[in-house]
Amino acid sequence: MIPPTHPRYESLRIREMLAGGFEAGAVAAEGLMAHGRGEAFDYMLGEESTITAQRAAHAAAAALLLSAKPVISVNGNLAALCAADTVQLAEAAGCGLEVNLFYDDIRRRRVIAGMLRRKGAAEVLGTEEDRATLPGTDSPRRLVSARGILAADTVLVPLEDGDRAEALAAAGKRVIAIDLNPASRTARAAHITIVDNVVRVMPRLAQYCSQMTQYDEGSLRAVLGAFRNDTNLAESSRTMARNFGGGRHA
Ligand code: PTJ
Repeated sequence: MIPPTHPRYESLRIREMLAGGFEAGAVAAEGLMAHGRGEAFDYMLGEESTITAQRAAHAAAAALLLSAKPVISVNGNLAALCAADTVQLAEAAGCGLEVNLFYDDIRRRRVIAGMLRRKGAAEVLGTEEDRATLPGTDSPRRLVSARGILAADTVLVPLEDGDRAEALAAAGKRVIAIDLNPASRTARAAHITIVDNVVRVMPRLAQYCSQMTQYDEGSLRAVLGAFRNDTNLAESSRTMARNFGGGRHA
């Protein structure tokens, strides 16, 4: 049990959620390592949602609301860290939910779908038999639902692999990534990359989408049109270099 007074309480609490997700059969062993990598980038970012990340989330919310068929791709880490916020975002933005795994395993897909359903998801794709193949990648993530990611015009991909992000973009889909590494192939392949931790991004995106349903189409297009992903990634990298170089967390 971690005492709430511990100076690293929040980070350790999140780590425990991941370990709990692993024990529940939702998180891959490799997902624990991926989380460690994310922790290191988050440390450099300052463990907060920067203005740059908030701007990217704003553009992402506009993109989701403008989409005819947006889908959230859910993996083990996302389910362990923010199943409830993911379901809330799906409701707020009218998104489909699809379980899609890098380390594909039908038992794990079912566990993750169950976690989402317990948080109120009416439908979770990715566990049934309508499996289709996304062209352009050999990644296990190429196995998608014909009614979900294959048919989607926008796909939100938290903790993605670069190969599939590129394949989704090549298939003409708008790709929104959440990735703490601004230099990853995923971050560069996506149209909008939110360089931030999923635990902070998912509730923020749900909140933005709820507020922005009031916007008319022109206002949403203006938000989206003002966003430049290359500028966003460069600003995020500079923030990390500045924080770490300045010994902010010494
Ligand atoms: O559940 P599965 O089988 O789909 O497996 C999921 C993992 C995460 C194991 C798989 O996607 C993987 O190997 O991911 P990567 O390539 O190790 O990590 C993807 C990116 O996510 C890296 O750039 C990490 O820095 C970043 N990342 C890790 N944790 C977080 C994160 N980004 C945002 N929030 C996090 N909490």
